[in-house]
Amino acid sequence: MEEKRTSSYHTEENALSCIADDTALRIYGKIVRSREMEYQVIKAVEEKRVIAPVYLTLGQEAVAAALTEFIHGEMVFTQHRAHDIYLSLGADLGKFRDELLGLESGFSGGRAGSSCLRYMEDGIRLIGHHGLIGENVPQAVGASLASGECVFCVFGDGSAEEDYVLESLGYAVTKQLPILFVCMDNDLSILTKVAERRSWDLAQVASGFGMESRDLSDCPWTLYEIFRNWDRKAPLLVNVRVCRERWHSGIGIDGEREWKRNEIVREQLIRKGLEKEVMQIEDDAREEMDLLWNN
Ligand SMILES: Cc1ncc(C[n+]2csc(CCOP(=O)(O)OP(=O)(O)O)c2C)c(N)n1
Ligand SMILES: [Mg+2]
Repeated sequence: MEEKRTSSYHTEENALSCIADDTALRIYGKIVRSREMEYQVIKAVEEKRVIAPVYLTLGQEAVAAALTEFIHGEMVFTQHRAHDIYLSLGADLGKFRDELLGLESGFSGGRAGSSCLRYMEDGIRLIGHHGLIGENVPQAVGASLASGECVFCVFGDGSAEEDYVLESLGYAVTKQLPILFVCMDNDLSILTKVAERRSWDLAQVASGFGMESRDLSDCPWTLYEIFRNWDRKAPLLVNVRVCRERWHSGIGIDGEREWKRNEIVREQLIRKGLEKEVMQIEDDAREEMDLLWNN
């Protein structure tokens, strides 16, 4: 199917109708595989096979699934919660598993773990953070400035409050750097909600700096179109509302998430007549992750 370009949508289903079925299914596949991998990580933590802290992306994975459709070898700067990006970029999952297990064969020799992802092979340039939240934002700006390249940068709503993040956003506008900033706004900095922490809105602040910005839900179809329409000539900031499903660190649950994006996406695809494909993707992902973690 020819993909139609449009600038606005009245509904999420309308956005989905403009995306080729194979693209939509590939995005769903990344969502499902990310989730199945996280379930295996949870199991490994329960069994005490993984003992270092884990920062799960469970619940937030639709954004990475859409975003990575547009990353083909560009530098990607992420922070501690980025399992979904690692997987969705196609980085080696055996090295990810081994890293979490603390083995030499992990992507950083088993010494970095869940929060400091790094993968610089197979045409992928994923640079995780080292511990300071938001440090990846000035790094992304510096990398784009020095290289002249288009760069992707994903950070959280808590990091957005760091002074060096805000000044870096401003500088990216001043230098008109081609950086796509994605703020994964799960409304939480550890346990504190945005409304208790600040009175300002990140998309509006970016816009005040002169940066094009959007504030959206985590519908992957709408995000796909926004990312696809970015002309890579100037920075763009997209604040995306997501639901973190588990604790800040670790595998605990505090309660029901406000919405279940993976289930919404699943129903939308089934209503489009793709039930058979959806079921196949789910079976394959379960089998793949079970094989990866339990052999
Ligand atoms: C500079 C700095 N301040 C505080 C911390 C402690 N800290 C670790 S994670 C975190 C919350 C981060 O929230 P957010 O950026 O929204 O990411 P999320 O965990 O919600 O994905 C904080 C405050 C830190 N690591 N670095
Ligand atoms: Mg947060």
